[in-house]
Amino acid sequence: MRSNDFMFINGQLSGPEVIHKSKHLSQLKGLFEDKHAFQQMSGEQVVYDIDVWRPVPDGTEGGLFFGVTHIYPGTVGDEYFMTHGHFHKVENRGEYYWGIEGKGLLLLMDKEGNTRGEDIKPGSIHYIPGFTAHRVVNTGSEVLRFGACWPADAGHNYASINTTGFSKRVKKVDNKPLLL
Ligand code: S6P
Ligand code: ZN
Repeated sequence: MRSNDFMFINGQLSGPEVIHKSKHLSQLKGLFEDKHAFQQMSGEQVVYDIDVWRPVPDGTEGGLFFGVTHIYPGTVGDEYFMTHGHFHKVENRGEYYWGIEGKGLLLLMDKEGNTRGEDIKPGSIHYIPGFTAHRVVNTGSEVLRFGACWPADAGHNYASINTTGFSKRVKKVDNKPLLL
């Protein structure tokens, strides 16, 4: 039997074709509400790291991608660190997320702009339907790691999040997360 070089141990994905990307605070400009607090922080700060395995070329119909995202703890003002968030370019494409380590909130926003949250924690599984924007927020004091599996032809539409954002934000109020 052919051996497989891809491993997923202790929340870490490894293998010959795994791509690693870091998202710095400067790449999330405009997404956090408190512009003054944002300006006071270093744009070099890493908010999250992503490891992705793409066994087939980007855009392959019927293919699947596998990734792990590691969001570090922190806030901009009173708003927790979060991923950029996106709709899929091929809008009807769904996705699975699952919690590995740490705690947070998955924000899901439909095309009408209704946003709801699901708690992410170790072992939680989240089905993200098509036509639904998704963003993950780290509400804990440790790194939040979650897995993702999505169609290789889904693509990402970040532009609409840049212009309209999500209709709700997750803030630290009295040391607790609140979806506002
Ligand atoms: C891809 C999947 C994840 C995200 C990652 C970062 O469809 O949802 O791998 O790309 O969590 O989030 P974002 O919003 O910066 O792409
Ligand atoms: Zn996605």
